Amino acid sequence: MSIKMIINLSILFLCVILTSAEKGDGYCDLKEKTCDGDFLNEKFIIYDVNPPEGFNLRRDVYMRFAIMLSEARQHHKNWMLILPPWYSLYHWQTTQSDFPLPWSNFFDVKSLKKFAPVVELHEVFSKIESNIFTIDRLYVLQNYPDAFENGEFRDKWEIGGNCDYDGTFWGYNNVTVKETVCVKYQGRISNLWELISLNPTDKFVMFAHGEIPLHDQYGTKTFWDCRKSMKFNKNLINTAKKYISEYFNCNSKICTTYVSVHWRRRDFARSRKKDVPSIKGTVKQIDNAIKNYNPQIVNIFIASDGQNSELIKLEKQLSDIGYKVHFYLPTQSELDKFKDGGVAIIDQIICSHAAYFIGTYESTFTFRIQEEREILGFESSTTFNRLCPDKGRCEAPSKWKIVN
Ligand code: GFB
Repeated sequence: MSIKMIINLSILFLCVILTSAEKGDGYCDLKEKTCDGDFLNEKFIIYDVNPPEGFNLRRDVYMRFAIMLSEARQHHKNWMLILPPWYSLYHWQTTQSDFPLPWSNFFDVKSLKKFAPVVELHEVFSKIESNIFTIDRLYVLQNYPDAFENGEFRDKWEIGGNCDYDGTFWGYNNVTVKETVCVKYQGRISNLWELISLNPTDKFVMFAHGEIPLHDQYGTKTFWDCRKSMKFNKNLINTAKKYISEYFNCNSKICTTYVSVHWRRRDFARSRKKDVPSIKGTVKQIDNAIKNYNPQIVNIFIASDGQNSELIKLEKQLSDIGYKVHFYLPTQSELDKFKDGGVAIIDQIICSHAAYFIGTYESTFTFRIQEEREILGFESSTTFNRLCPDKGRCEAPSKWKIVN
């Protein structure tokens, strides 16, 4: 073998070593920028949320865990987040799925994996040897009865007391728990590591009431990086884009041809009467907003969970003063395919691209649209607008602007 050949082979060998080192130990493929765990050496966290909470509040809970796990990776902790499937949500009243829905129905999981080490529960099932999925420890988190002890809110946790798990293990009947621990908990999510470290041999750890721990920091660059990674499933995006193109003749990210409104009703209208307007009040406010923003606009897109009877009245009153009102009405096959959750996302995407958006005060459904618009690059003045009650105070919505 010539010296030249030896040098060439050595270079080739070095390249192979470097490529596998770059790929890491089974976790983040740096070239692909995705995170796939090495199952045997990984440990896993899964969580559940207070059963009545809706989809968009749950998205925020996901972000708290995803950021916690992403930051842990940077400190060489080998923990992954199992994505808790979507099952039997209170607000999904048209099409309840008989089985738990994976995150890929709604999100681009590859994109989630670029930010945090996440895995779908069905992927975990396919890797464990038994038909039964055994969680080593279930921590049932509970609020302290008094959050402001001596007038002060501070981070704390305490094991003890009585508690019950009030969930359904995401609709699966092959999930069991070795030990359940009740924990009063208050404050930032990263303190969960203190709890986890009490039992260092646990491989599968679950938290019930995952909505109780709070973001360590809200609105930072890391928060927004995580938020940006929550891209929707491509079929949902394409359906929304097609609708926007067909009805509003817009094929760009930032449309100029329509105004959108999120009109949250049902339980929200009942439990927050002082924050939402009547139908007449809604019409008046939309009309005023369009006159102030751009009187040329005639197309209004309404996203709503309202009753048909209310929507018909709203449509009639807006049409009577010259507007063209649009709702996204899925075909039966779209409804079967996307389910209520997907239809709601299509509503959100259509709202996100409108020239001007008016939302419902303190609805997380509205918050997620506002975030999307920040990511798309809209002027904040076209985004942080709300419907006010007919009478009384109307506090301005908080403006959470993007940090890039
Ligand atoms: O998403 P979410 O947490 O927002 O829950 P809020 C509301 C759910 O209602 C959505 C449906 O996830 C949808 O399933 N929904 C609401 C809509 N608005 C629309 C809409 O414009 N279009 C479609 N297609 N569906 C909180 C809940 O809801 O409200 C709490 O998380 C509680 O559990 C509270 O119910 C009163 O933040 O608006």
